[in-house]
Amino acid sequence: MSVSFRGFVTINHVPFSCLLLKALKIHPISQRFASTKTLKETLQEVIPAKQEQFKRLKSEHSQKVIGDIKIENVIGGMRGLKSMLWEASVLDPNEGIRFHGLSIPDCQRQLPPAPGGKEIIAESMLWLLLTGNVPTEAETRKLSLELAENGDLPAYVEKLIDGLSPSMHPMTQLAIGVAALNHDSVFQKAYESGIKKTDYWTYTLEDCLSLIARLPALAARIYRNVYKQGATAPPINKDLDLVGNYTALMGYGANKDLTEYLRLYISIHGDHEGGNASAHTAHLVGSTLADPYLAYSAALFALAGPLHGLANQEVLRWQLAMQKELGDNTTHENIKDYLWKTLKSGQVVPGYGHGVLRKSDPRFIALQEFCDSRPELLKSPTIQLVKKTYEVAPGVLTEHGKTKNPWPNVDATSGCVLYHYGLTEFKYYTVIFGVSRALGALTQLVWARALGLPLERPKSVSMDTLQAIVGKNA
Ligand code: CMX
Repeated sequence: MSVSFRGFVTINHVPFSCLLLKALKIHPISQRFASTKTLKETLQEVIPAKQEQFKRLKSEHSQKVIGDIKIENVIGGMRGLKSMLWEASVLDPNEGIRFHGLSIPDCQRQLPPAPGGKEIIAESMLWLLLTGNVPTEAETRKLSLELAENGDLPAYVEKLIDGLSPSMHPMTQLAIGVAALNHDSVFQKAYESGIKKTDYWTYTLEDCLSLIARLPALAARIYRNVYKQGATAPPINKDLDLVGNYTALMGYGANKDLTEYLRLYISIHGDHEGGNASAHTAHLVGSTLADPYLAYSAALFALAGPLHGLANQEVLRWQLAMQKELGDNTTHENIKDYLWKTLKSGQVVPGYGHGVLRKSDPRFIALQEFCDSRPELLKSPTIQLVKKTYEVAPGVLTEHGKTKNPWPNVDATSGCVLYHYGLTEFKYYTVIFGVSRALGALTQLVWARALGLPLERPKSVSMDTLQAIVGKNA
């Protein structure tokens, strides 16, 4: 069964009007995602306890103080200010990210991989993020199948994307494509028809799954249009997981190592608590009850900034320039000089530092371990340079004395592995991050609606207000 953007549903190639199905009390989208009912049922089981916990926190403890607000928070990008609810993951400055309490190594041990694969897959991570439960292999496979069955882009989005200039940044194209998919939003249509607040989350879930299902086809189409002269992609393979299909649609299906790498990268990069710019943007826009497509499109624009998602592109640009200047097999001393040259020219060292983390990012470590397990990667001069840079950069950044965290973040290595595997178009790398971050940002939209979180509206203050607080002559 498929749903066209003109409001017709095809069942066994026979078109039915959505309105007719509605009159017959058949909901096309929930049928499309029949097995997500399992996911939905799991959520239905876990949501009441969370709602109860939320109700109690609100009614019995809402006046409990959990921190102070200092001027440094207000003028310093709200760092450290505990002011946002985010269910799926929590970031510890020293330990790194935990997804419902599970660390990355825990997830690597417990979450089902793809058949024949070893790495975590996006579906397992999505299930964990959404429900807090580790899925069984059967649940994961079923979800993979449903996503694959619903992964085709509507024709109007294909036409829209094909009409964009190949010189437009791939992230801009991705955000445009995601926003356009809101044409099919079931949440928006249901909201217009007048649904109960308690039902918001079910329609939101349908939209979120539909968006996640279509992201590989959208992102791969952008890749082919920009870098492969619009070459036709193969059809979606129902036997593959989301990332297996993504690499195949891009034209890298035969590269099993790249697919395994992207499975790991996309899963462990899927969520990083709520305060990072893209996740926070999705949450803010979603709090207006904009549908998930609009909320996530906005998030993608935040991700496209060089201090956030674009850093993976910048790391590679910087690392390749260093490699060109210093040559292969360079010394630690030369790398040190190069780092100082970057810093003295007023630039940041891309891939180092973090808004919250104060130790090496466990996502960086997981990707480095992936490299360590593959001799061909260890031979790559670019990857060797990443390793050597890691041995020198924390010391240089500590001596430089500005950053609170001289250690690498995930982006210090992520792009270099893609480059080695032949995916050399680094302007595209943030798109892969965008496919990944949908897992966490969209999970939170479901939870925000299940808990009935309000419109986000923090209080802003002017410098005169702050001056009045500290005293006129202070
Ligand atoms: N190189 C040089 N200087 C750095 C630095 C780095 N890698 N990281 C931080 N600094 C500087 C900051 O620019 C800031 O300088 P000013 O006081 O002159 O403004 C100072 O150190 C203090 O910054 P901070 O509190 O340690 O870090 P922030 O929370 O302000 O910024 C981040 C965090 C990630 C934007 C910053 O570390 C950075 O620019 N890193 C390089 C870009 C990067 O790798 N981004 C990817 C982040 C990962 C992600 O988005 O998930």
